[in-house]
Amino acid sequence: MSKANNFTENGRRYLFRNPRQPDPAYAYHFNRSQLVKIDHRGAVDAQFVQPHVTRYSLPLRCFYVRDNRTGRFWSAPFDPVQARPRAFEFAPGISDTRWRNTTDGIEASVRLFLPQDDLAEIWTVTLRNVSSQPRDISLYSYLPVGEICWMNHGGRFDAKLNGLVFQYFPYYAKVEDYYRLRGLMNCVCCLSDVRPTAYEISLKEFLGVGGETRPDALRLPRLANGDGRTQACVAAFQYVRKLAPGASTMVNLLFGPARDEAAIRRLKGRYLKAGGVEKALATVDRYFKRHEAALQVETPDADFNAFVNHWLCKQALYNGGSMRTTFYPGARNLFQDAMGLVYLDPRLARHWFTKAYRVQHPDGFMPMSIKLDLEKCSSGSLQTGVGEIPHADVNVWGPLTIAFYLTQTGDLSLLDEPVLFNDGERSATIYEHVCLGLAWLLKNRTKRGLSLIGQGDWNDPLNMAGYKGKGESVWLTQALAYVLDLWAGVAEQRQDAARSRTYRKQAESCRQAVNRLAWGKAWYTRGFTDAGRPFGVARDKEGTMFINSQSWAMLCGAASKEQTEALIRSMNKHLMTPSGPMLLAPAFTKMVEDIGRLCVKNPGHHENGSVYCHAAAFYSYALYLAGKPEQGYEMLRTLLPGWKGNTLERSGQLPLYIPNYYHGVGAGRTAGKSSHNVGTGTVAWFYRIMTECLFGLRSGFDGLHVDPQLPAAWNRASIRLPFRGAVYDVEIRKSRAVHTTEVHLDGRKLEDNRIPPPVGKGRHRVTVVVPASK
Ligand code: CEZ
Repeated sequence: MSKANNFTENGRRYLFRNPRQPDPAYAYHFNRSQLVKIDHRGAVDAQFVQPHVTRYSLPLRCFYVRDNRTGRFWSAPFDPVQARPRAFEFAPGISDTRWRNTTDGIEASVRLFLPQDDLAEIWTVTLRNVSSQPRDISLYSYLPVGEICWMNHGGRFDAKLNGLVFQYFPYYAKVEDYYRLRGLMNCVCCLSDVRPTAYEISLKEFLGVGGETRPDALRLPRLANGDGRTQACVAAFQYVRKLAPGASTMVNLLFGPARDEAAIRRLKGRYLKAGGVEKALATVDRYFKRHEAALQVETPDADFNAFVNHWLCKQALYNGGSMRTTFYPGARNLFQDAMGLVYLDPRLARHWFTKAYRVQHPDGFMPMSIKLDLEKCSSGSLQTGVGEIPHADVNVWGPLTIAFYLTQTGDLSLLDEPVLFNDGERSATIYEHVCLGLAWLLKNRTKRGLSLIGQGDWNDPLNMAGYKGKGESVWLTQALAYVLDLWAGVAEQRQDAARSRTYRKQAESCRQAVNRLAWGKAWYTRGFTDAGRPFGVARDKEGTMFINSQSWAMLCGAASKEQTEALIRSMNKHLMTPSGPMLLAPAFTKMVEDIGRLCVKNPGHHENGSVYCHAAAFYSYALYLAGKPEQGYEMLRTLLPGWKGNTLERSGQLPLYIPNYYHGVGAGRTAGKSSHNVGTGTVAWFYRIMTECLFGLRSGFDGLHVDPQLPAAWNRASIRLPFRGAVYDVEIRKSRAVHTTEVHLDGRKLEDNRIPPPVGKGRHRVTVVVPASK
């Protein structure tokens, strides 16, 4: 990935020019229940949820271009023919992704976007004759559907729809399953806004023996207009065009799942009428721009600015706005993804917080699995899995994220919002729900004061250390101390002094238990098994050290200055890589039956010793709060590839998103590679760490506390952010003339560097001068 690649359109688009780059340079687009990841060559991972994850095609999108006179052909974006282009550009944008490939005197411009409110891919392909000769050209779409279900599958051309309709019925045996499955989106359609010259539906007939690189059908003058009964299908249209030099031709295609023909007709009417496509794209672009405007930064790091101002916002909307395109978010994820919306869309964040407590049990237990808006999708199969496992930590995330929402928005009315318990009978206010959850966590401890880990805490597949009901989580005990202190502040706001005192006292007892039982001279133990065996300790050959019980020892205030220095040394010695700190090391290479499922995960992947960005973000936050801003910044900036050791080459991804993890050392030759999974809680924490620590604008009940920790390399930076409904333009600069930080609000010097809660929704100017030595 040479440096020729760069951001353009004020950071909202990235230009990449190497079609032969082996690692998939992914772009991604989404709406409420569809996610499409596509790379620079046309390899795609397209899915939607109904509510279970459903795929509707084979993993490639391409358009063949044939010179009808010479028979020569090539493909755009690039795969599968991979002809050497005269010019190639892959341009992922916030709202759409574009490719331009000029080969054999024809320039093919291809654009993809997903409309906001419908499950569909909208493709626009424009061919331009850039040669000096008139050209007789065929353009072919190649959108392979494949064979979605062996029991019933086929396709046909529908002249009225001017498109291909593929119908299938999922396999089932039980009668009752028929009634459940018939409501699913069992169609796929490919509609064209111009009449194709010919078409082919049979994948076998289209590819023949030539396969995708040399499809037999491209040797025919015209596609056969063949049907595709009970065989793998393809949406292949042929458009024959005569193009004079400089002339061009354009086609819009809509490809995607549908419930039935009525729905397909609606899609046609909505998007393929004149102007329908551009109108839909403008709607998507407005959605992103509206949210991007909420928080903007200007710093000496251009890639950082482009990421924060546009791509971080997009990823936060994927995680929080579309709930990672799932109807089954884990409660732990929902709370944090909603926290990622507090700057961008606080109303939606509030909505999710109330939705989450709807599954709490009257005894305070909080299950992981939440079922959202099921009425919005057909009564398909009920998905089970990790969401059905009773995790011990879920009650940590409500107080943590809601406390931030309250100080940032000032909307204390949320605390009085009544929400039903999961039995649908009794209800309580959000404040009481949270307190009940804390009481459940306080009760869920062993006599010696550590939290029971049960079948897993934040680390989902750490599921066998405590499933017999005795195993303890040091991390959860630290997280409990952290949120008890946080919620004590909320209780004070509600003049609930008794609870506030109790929470602070209990937080201290958690810290003492952690230091009494889990400090191993150079780092903190991760937990104790049902048999009382400590794990994440020096004598463990694998899983010797875990990151979370280090960072949260700093976050909850258990770690003293000396312990902090010691564990940071151990972090650098045992867990640090050029991509950031690993979740644990060395990775497990064999099953350990009192640790659990994480051991069977590939070494260096997921929780088994990857650089798990969510956990690396916790560590960045802890370093800042422990007064290590430079190291905190390094950890934060390394989350995004294209920085120091975490190069674009090493990660194999573009600087457009933070993946949920980078391969750890245990992965061997792929160490450092990105997982390309854009679903991660890291995004929400990135916003908080950047705003509260780097820019030093930390919201409290009494206002916005100003204490920037700019990286040593920066002399100035600015940020525009919302606070309590008002907007603040904050200019920060370093100066040798001051010895302490000085803050001016609308020209008036603030004595205690605290911006008081605003009156009204105005716009305010804040100048901050920090000592150059800082
Ligand atoms: O999922 C994440 C969860 O979404 O794993 C994190 C956890 O905190 C997040 O809530 C750490 O365990 O194997 C599993 O069950 C995990 O649940 C994974 O699916 C994991 C994925 O790696 C997604 O990142």
